[in-house]
Order: sequence, then C-alpha cells, then structure tokens
Amino acid sequence: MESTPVKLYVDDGSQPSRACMIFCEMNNIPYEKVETRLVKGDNRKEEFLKINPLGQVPAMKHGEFCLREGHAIMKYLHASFDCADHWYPACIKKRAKVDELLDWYHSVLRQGAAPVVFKTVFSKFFGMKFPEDEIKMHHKILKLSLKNIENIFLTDDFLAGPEICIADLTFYNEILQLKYVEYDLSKYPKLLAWCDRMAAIPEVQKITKVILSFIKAFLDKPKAKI
Ligand SMILES: N[C@@H](CCC(=O)N[C@@H](CS)C(=O)NCC(=O)O)C(=O)O
Repeated sequence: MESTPVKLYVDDGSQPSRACMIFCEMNNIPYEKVETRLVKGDNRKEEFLKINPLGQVPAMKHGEFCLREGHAIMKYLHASFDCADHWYPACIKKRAKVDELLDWYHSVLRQGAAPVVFKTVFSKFFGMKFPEDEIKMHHKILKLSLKNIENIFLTDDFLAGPEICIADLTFYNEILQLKYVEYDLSKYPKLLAWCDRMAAIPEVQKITKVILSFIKAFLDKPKAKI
C-alpha cells in the first residue's frame, strides 16, 4: 500500500478542494494541506503554477506526480491508497454509474450553482456586474439540477446507492455553498435529508467548518470582505 504523503493545494472556499480533503480524511490518507488562497492570488504565483499551470485548485503533488481536477485526484487517491470499494467501485457497471454522476456534475449542476453564487455574491467584490438574463439562465439550470437530484438521482441514501461515493462529496460541497444566497431547498425533501446525512459525517463537519463560519459571518454582515 502507498505511504508517500500527498500534498493537496486547496482553498477552503473551493467546492472541489473541500471534496478532496474530506475524501482524504474519510479514507485516512496522509495529506499535507497546502493553503492556496485564491483571494490572495496564491494560485497565480510561480511556485503554484509549476504544480498546476491552469492556476486552479484543487491540485495535488504525490512524489513528483502532479494532478489537477478534483474528481481525477480522488480517483487517483482511491486507486493508490487502501480505500473502500464503494467510493469508486471496481465493478464496471457500478463505476459507470458513478462516472455518470461526475460528468453530470460538471456539465449541469456546476453550471448552475457556481455562477449563481459567483455572479450574485462574489462578483460585487471584484467590481463585476453580470446581466440579469445571464443570472436568470444560471438559476434555471440550478433549479432543474436540484429537481433532477430530487426526482431522479436520489433513490437511495446516497447518490449511487446505499453507500457514499466520490460524487456525493462534490455534489454536497456545490450545494452547500448555496447558503451564500440563502437558497430555499424546502421543495426538495429527499435532497435535504441527503444533505443532513452528509452534514452528520464528522470528517465533513471538520472540513466544512471554516467555510460555514465564513458564510455565517458574511450573512450577518454582508459587506464582509471575501
Ligand atoms: N474542474 C475543476 C474546477 C477547478 C476550479 O474551478 N477551481 C476554482 C476554485 S473552485 C479556482 O481555482 N478558481 C480560480 C481561477 O480560476 O482563477 C475541478 O473540478 O477540480
């Protein structure tokens, strides 16, 4: 079994960064958290660009091997360390169902949730303004995404069955950040129950603590500096 510690370049405010850290915590993977603060421009520094020339987190360094993309990082860690099968099953059909979720996350869920938060909350701090029509379109995608998670995906305790898989981590962290806009999820009872199951996991609590207290402070005092 692999024992070389992994360096994870992450920002607590980044959804896929949190997913990777939770994955390591839940699988006892030894990792060093390399704080890469986006607001401070750490992701544009020469040192970081050697790890990920795209200038994005999460990124990983394991020995001399560098990797970016949260899902790719978790799949790599799953294959390299002693992780339970349910995270990313060896059975071709079960694995394909997880891959189906991972693809959908990028092409649909993230296209709604991430810009809704960025274009309505963060944009103000960067002096940016986006057209109302554009924001409406992202809201439409988000609403459809949540409806599909509720009515199509959640047929069991977790997204791919009775046990947690890597998709649960990225989906959960994407939905978590909707707290910035106090998004009303009450129309989605299955999704809310799944969120509660995710939030009850001690490793999820440990990693989301920073962002949850930041969001709370932000909502209490909306002019808080991002
Ligand atoms: N597709 C990547 C997304 C990476 C990404 O968008 N990272 C954001 C933070 S969540 C970032 O680093 N943004 C800074 C930038 O693009 O300059 C993944 O899933 O890991």
